[in-house]
This record gives sequence, C-alpha cells and structure tokens, in this order.
Amino acid sequence: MHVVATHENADFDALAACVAVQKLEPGALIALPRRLSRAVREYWSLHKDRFAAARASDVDPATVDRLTVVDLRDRRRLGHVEAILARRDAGEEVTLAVYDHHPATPTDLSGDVHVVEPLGAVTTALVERIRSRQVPIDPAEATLLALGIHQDTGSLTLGHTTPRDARAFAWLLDHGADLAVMERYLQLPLADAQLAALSAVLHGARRERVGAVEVGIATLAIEEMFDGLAEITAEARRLGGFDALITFTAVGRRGAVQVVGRSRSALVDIGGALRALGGGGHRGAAAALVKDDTPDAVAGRALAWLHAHPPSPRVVAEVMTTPVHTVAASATLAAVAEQLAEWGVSGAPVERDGELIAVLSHRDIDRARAKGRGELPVTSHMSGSLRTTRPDAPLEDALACMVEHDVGRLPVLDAQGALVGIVTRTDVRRALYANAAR
Ligand SMILES: [Mn+2]
Repeated sequence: MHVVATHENADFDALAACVAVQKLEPGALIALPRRLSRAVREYWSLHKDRFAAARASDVDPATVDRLTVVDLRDRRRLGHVEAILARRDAGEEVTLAVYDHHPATPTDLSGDVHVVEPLGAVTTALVERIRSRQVPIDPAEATLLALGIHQDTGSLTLGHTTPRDARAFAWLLDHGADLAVMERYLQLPLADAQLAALSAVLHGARRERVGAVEVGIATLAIEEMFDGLAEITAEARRLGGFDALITFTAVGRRGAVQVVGRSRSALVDIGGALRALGGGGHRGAAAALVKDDTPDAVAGRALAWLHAHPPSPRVVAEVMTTPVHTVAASATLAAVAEQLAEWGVSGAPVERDGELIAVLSHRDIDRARAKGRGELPVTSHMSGSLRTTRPDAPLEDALACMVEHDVGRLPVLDAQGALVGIVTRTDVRRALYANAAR
C-alpha cells in the first residue's frame, strides 16, 4: 500500500499536497495526522468523502510498502508514521518519497524520490507535475490546491513566494478554482476563545529590543488546546506592529509549551529561533512544541537565540548621500536655485552660523520664483520644522519620519550634531525595493 503523510496540525498546503500526490498516484491513501488546523478541519468535514483517507493511527504499518511525506521531512515531526519509517530502517521494502519546501534540519529524512525546493508552497511543485503529466483535475480539486498555495504564500505576498507559485495558482484558476470558496476558508471569523486569546496577546505582549528590531513576547496559559494559535499570532503581530511576535502557550497542567512565531521575514528569522527549540518552519512563520518546561523559560531560550543572531536591518548610513552640500541662509532663492542645478540635487539643508536651520527643496524655490520672489533670501521661504535622523537609525524609522511629516529629505546628524549626510526619498525607495527582492 502507498501512504501519504504530512505534519501535525495540517494546513491547506499540507492537505493540498497530499491530495495532489493522490492525483498523481491513484490508489495512494492519505494518512491524516491527529490534528488538522481549524480551517482545514472545517473544509475536511464537508469534503472528506471525496478523498481516500484514514487516520495515521488506523494504518497497519506492516501493509505499507511506499511512503510519501509532504510539506515536511524532519523525522522528529513524523511520529505518527514512525512505525513505517522504522521498518524502512530495518531494511524492509519501503520506498520513501519526500516533497518539501522547508529549510533543512539535522534530523531530515532523505527520500528515494527527494523533491525539496524553496517554493512559497510545496503544493506548487506537485501542481507542476499534475500539469506536465496532464492529469485531469476538477474545479473542487483545483480549489483545494489553490487554497494550499494561497495560504502558504499569504495570497502571493509573503517574502518566500516565487513566480512558480503564481503561475501554478493562475493555472488552477484556469481549471476552475473557486475564489468564493477559497475566501470562505481563508477568512474564517475568530471563535470566542480565539478573540479572548488575541486580546490577551495584544495587551500582554512585552516589547523586547533585539538588535535594531522590536520583538514581541507573549505568554499565555490555557486549560485546553484550541485551534488557531497560529492565526492569532499572525494577527497580533500585524495589529501590534511588531517586527516579530512569538507566543508561548502553556497548555493544561502537563507542562507542555506550544510556541508560535511570526515575523516580517526579511528582517527576523523566526524559523531559526524556533528550530533552536526543536521546532520547524520558515523565516517568517514557525512553530515548536516544548515539553516539560515553562513559557518564561522557553521564551528566555528563544530570546537568547535571537540575541545571538541579531537581525540586522539596514540603517541610514548605508544609503545616505554624503558629503552634503549646504546653502547659506543669507543667499537669495535665485542663487540657491543655480547652486542646486550645478550640484545636480533637488534640495539642500540651510545653514546659518554653522547651524542647520531648515531644508529647502527645488519645489519651494520654484513656488517662490513663480510669484516673482526669487531675489528674497532663502529664510523667507523655509516651510515646516526641521526633521533629522542619525546614521545608525534603522531605515524603517527614517521612512516612518518622512511619511509622518511628509518631508522628502532628512539631514543626517552624528552624535555630536555634525551634518554627515542626507537621506532622500530616492535613497529610501532604492533600499525598499532591493529589500523586497531579497
Ligand atoms: Mn507548506
């Protein structure tokens, strides 16, 4: 018998990949883990009669001669099929296929068929095979496969999304994937227990400075495990404006701590921090289950890892323009316009007696000259208050300052107050787009 297995708390990418294997290999049986994520459980209760599946615990390991694992390959997280893997270790005829898109861990399985690619969703790799082998799929199947890609890529917006994910998704739309059904399962309203936990996380999270970013740490204690801790962590990170948020939830009295982390993946490698706790995941989304410990102790270990691997966001000094040309407060607007043209810049800080008093832009000057005031000194047309930044300030802070005060140039002052550079909209944009591509 051919069995397809995936990780506990199966999400749509995991379930979709199982079904995709079944499309490619008719006769394969999906061996479900003990827990499904909340949205997948809702989906499954309405669709289970469409697919050949059983609980992994109901599968007799002695009957299995082929095992395919999808959306993971870390053996520590495959306890529910461990008996099958043990038979393979013992030299019995069990072939193993692996389809995954997670970063490597030391306890990874190596399959006879081994497909591991850095895709946004592992479902993408399987959809590509369905497509190239021209395996027919119906709209309901297309919808499930599209849900897998949708959920694991944050609807094609998360940093690890690839053009291949988008192409596979488009192909599924061509094959009848239903957006209304997808929306239904991607936008489940929170249950009461989840709303209470979300509010507790938002109110109780403490903000920890790690390097130049802010990491939220929230500890919770609940009587019984409920679904959606991952959704809550993701929502709380977004709503609370954290660069990363990790929730540590003590479940019941057994001393197990469920850890869920979410981050802006370009900034913080939350997967690395949670792998250090024995968990798994991506840079932006990860989870771990730690037994026999307390939330505070586990939080301490996660923070220690992050401090040892501090996120290094780009700082102003990396992108600022230097040296800076300044103009004298006593100069006329017309003279400054000439200077700016000569320097090839569109604005400059204004100095009086060696002190920075304002920033003048080409636009300010054009406006004044249009009213025939070109011969007035620059001090007559300086608008707004002076905003500055520092060389070691995170670029995000400089960007926030520009947006909040609607200014296009920030003079950069060192700790002694000396002007060492200037950062412009162009500089910030260049860094912003390069960052997104990383
Ligand atoms: Mn996945």
